[in-house]
Amino acid sequence: HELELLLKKADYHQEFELYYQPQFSIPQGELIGIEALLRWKSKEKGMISPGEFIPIAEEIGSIVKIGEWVMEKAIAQIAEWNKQYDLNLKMGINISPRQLNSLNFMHMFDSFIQAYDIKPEWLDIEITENSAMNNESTMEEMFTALANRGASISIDDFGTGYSSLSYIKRFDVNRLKIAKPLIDNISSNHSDRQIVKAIVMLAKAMAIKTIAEGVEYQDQLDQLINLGCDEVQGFFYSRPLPAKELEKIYLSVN
Ligand code: G
Ligand code: G
Ligand code: MN
Ligand code: NA
Repeated sequence: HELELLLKKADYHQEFELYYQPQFSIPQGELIGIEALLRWKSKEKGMISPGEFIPIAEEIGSIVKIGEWVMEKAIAQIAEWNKQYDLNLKMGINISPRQLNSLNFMHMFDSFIQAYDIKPEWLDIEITENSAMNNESTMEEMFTALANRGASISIDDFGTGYSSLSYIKRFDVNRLKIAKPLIDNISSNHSDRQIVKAIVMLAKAMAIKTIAEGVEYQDQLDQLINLGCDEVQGFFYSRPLPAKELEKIYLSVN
């Protein structure tokens, strides 16, 4: 496989970059967090989407090293921003199941937190619901370890997979990220709207936050405000941006 070979010899520091997508409370519209999203600008092939290379990286095991690079970069960035602008923004970091399974994960987590002198509360670890479901015992251990340190945990792509309610209770989950496919037709499709409504109500009953993903239009935002969803992320507010651009638009006063 060509991508596999390219990935194996990629120079992360040269070819990888993190983009950052802001997250906002609704209806206030206050910036509350930022999701780090990996971009690979391959020397040979140009931009390659994580949707394409992350699954390969998981298969060949490179995900552990890549995840380490992402974690350090994201932690360094939130340390810089929160300190420079006196903020308490959360940095969302996507984690693959294979990374969480690696024995080294919590050790790496702790050493970056120490090295960059950040509050663990500044970190939000995102795990997709299917990966959480498929590794229940490891997940329970890891979630507890993260929660003990004060980091928060979000279930990514919620509503597209098994959407099992049992693990929300069993694991110490802080937030559900309602998947884009459910948000896409929230205005026009009655059942999608009812599903989102049910998710929001369930989360409220359990004192869990909800964030809608992939919000692109005003009418979607209106529906979400109506249903009592807590937060949004999506092109309606902002695409994922290079660090300098996010800083210029959302953080610096000028
Ligand atoms: O940013 P984009 O929509 O292209 O991301 C596509 C997919 O890749 C999403 O499912 C996203 O969660 C995943 N992804 C993006 N960055 C990372 C990362 O740093 N680590 C992991 N494991 N997945 C990521
Ligand atoms: O699976 P995960 O939620 O981590 O993936 C996030 C991905 O969704 C990112 O690659 C990001 O670029 C993409 N994304 C974020 N907001 C929007 C949006 O409003 N519309 C579309 N089409 N994609 C979005
Ligand atoms: Mn995500
Ligand atoms: Na998602």
